[in-house]
Amino acid sequence: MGRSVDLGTQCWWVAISFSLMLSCVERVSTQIKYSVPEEVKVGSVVGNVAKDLGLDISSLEKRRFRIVSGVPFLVLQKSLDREKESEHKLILTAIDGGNPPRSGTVNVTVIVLDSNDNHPTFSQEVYYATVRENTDAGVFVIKLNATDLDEGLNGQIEYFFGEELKGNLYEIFNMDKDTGELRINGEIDFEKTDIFKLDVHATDKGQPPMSADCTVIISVLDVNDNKPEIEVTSLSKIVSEDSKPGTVVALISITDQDAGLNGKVICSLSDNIPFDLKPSFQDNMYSLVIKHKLDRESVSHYDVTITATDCGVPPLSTSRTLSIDVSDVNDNAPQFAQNPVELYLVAGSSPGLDSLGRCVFGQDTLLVAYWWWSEGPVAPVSGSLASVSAPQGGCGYNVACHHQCVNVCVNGWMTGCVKRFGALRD
Ligand SMILES: [Ca+2]
Ligand SMILES: [Ca+2]
Ligand SMILES: [Ca+2]
Ligand SMILES: [Ca+2]
Repeated sequence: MGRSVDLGTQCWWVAISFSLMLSCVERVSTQIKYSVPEEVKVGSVVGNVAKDLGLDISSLEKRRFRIVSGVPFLVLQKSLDREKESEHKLILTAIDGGNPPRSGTVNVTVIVLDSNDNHPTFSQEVYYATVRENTDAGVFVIKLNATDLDEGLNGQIEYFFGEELKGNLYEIFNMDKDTGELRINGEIDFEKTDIFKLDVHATDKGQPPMSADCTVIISVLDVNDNKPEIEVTSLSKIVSEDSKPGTVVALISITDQDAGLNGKVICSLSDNIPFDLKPSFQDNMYSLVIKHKLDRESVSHYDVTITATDCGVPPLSTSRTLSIDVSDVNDNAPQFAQNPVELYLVAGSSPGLDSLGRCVFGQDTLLVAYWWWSEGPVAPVSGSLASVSAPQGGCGYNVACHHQCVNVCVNGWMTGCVKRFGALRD
C-alpha cells in the first residue's frame, strides 16, 4: 500500500472505523494518499493514519492529547470495486476538546488498484454472418467485440477459436486474435457446407486469465457454380419401327448440385424428332419416350440431344446425345416397277443370270422368296426353271422353258402375300 500526498473530497461508501479526537489541533492541512488492491478483504487495514501524519500517539497522550475512541487506522469496511470507483477521497476531521472546540482536516485519497475480477463480455452471445461461396481468402466476414471492465493487461482481450472446433474450420477461417476480425482463409463450398458454427473464446491477459465464449453462425450463400449433370441409367440403342407411342427408350437422371433456382433444371430435346422427355414420379428422373410412330424407311437413325439448363444467373447447361437406331419390321409389301412385267424367253436359250432382267424392288430388308406362278404357285423360282437372286431381284434363266406362258410371282416372306410380277413366254 503506497503513500503519497494529494487533495480530495469525502466519499460516502468507505467508512473509517475510527474516531480520532485530538485535544489540541491548531490546524492540520496534510494530504495522504493510499493505493489499495481492489480484492483486499473487508477489515483489512488500509493505512495507519496517525503514523502517516507523523503524529506520535504516546506523545500526544503525554501532551494530554487523548484518543477519544477507536484506533487511528484506516480500515476497509466494504469491499472495493475499481470498476465502479477507482478513487475515494475522504476528509478526516479532528476536533479538540476546547471551548469553543477547534478543528482541522486531513484529505485522505484511496486509489483502488485493479484486480482481474471481470471476465470479458461479448456484445452478443451469437453472431450471425453470411458469405458467398467461392469467396476469396482474406475477405472480411465479421468482427467480434468483447469488452472487459478491468484495466491494463486485465482488460486486454485476445480472441481464439474454441478447441472443440472441427479441424478443417481452422483452415477455412482465420481469426485475428487482437482485433476479433474473422476472415476467410480457405475454400467456401456451399455444396459441402452451407452453414458454419464456430465457437470463439475471448480471454484477457490477467493472471489468472478470465474468458468468455460466443457462437458465430455463418450462412453460406449459394452461387451457380455447378452445371446440370445428365446420367443415362438405361438406354435401348435399337428401337423397332413398330414401337408404340409412349414406349420408353431411355431412363435419364438429371441433377444439379446447386440450390434454389441455381439447381432448378429445365430440359429440352433436339427439334423434329419423334421422341419426348417425360418427368418420372421419381425426382430428377426422366423417361425418353417415343412420341409418334417411327418409320425406318424414312429415318433409320436418330441422334437425340438432351439439353439440361439451370435457372441460375447466368444459367449453366449440359448436353448429351443419345444414338438410336430404328430396326426394321416387314411393313412394306414388295413393290415392282411394273406389274405385270412382260419377260420374253427364247426357247432353247442358254442358262444365265439376269437374262430376264431385274424386276423386284422391295423396301424391307427381310428376305423375300420368289415363286413361279401359273394359276397358283407352281414352284420356287430357284427351282429348275430359273433363279432369282434375292433380295435384288435379278431373275435368271437356268433351264429351257417349255411353258407357253408362265406367270412369275413373288411371295412376301413374312406376310405371305403373293404378287404376280411377270410372265415367261416362248
Ligand atoms: Ca478489476
Ligand atoms: Ca478482466
Ligand atoms: Ca453452388
Ligand atoms: Ca447449377
